[in-house]
Amino acid sequence: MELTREQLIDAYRRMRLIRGFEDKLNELVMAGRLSGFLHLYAGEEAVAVGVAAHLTDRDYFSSTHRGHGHCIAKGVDINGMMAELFGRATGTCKGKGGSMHIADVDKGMLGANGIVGAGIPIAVGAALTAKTRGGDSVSVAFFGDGASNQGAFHEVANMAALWKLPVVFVCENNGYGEATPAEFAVSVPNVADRASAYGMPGLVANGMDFFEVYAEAGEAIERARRGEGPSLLEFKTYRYYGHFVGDNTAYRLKEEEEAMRRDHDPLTGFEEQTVSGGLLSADELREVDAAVADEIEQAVKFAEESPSPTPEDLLADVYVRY
Ligand SMILES: Cc1ncc(C[n+]2csc(CCOP(=O)(O)OP(=O)(O)O)c2C)c(N)n1
Ligand SMILES: [Mg+2]
Repeated sequence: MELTREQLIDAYRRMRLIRGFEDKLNELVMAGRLSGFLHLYAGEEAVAVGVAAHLTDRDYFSSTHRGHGHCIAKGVDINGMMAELFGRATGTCKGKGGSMHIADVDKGMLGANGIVGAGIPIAVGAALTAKTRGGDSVSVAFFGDGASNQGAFHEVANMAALWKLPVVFVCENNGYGEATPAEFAVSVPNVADRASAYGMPGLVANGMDFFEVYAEAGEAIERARRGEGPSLLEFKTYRYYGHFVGDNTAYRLKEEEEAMRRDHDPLTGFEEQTVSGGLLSADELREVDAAVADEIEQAVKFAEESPSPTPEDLLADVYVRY
């Protein structure tokens, strides 16, 4: 699966957009310009983007409390996302969802989710719908190492394997569930080891490397599209910020954080591989950086200048009539 120049630029742009968006949110909260409880995806960009590079709007993502990166990778508009975080009427969910409930069904983004593990059955439900209707849509469930211990995951892993549903389980193992190291809470060395219990392929790969994610996700997605059932992919990754904005990360060493940023950064790695391989030039990547920085500034301006929802909006979109 060779990537074209356009696809490479697009992948880099999405990763840079996620990084810039998350860094900006951290800055806005720290400056007191934005409130709310935010879990940032910076550091994990290669996972969402490497998976999304195989999908179209007809395919589905279900997400987690750390969902901004999944939304951006899936093509959700960042003006709407930023306005959503500011609670404005122009937000993706009209300002009523916020960080942990961003959903955009037109983009196949079934929603972030504040309940750990609860997004996984939603992706499996979408896969069941896709199989029942026919067609070749595939669904991807993102979840963390912590979520892999939730009952919901195990129930639907069994169901998806039994019914050969077109779903890919993507565990983003960032080493921690809040302050708890994965080694302390997960009974096996790798979450992917659990795949054999359900009769599906399980695979561990480096989630800091876009090309590795792209290759492994491609195989699992193709398998799902062919009707051969689910796979469990575990990508080892790292979140650069704390569990939430404001977490002082007293449970991990500063040296660990610095080493991950210095030696394993997904954007730097992508640049090294594409530039040394003669696929892209550093100048083109700097152009992308500049355009993305502008886009993010525009999104903040758009959000800050947007109106808040009115009291009348409160009861709109609460019930759906069929
Ligand atoms: C059912 C449930 N239990 C506990 C919590 C509190 N909580 C929020 S995030 C989190 C840790 C999740 O860890 P992981 O799945 O590894 O995701 P990460 O934060 O590392 O991306 C916990 C325990 C919750 N939101 N929902
Ligand atoms: Mg985790």
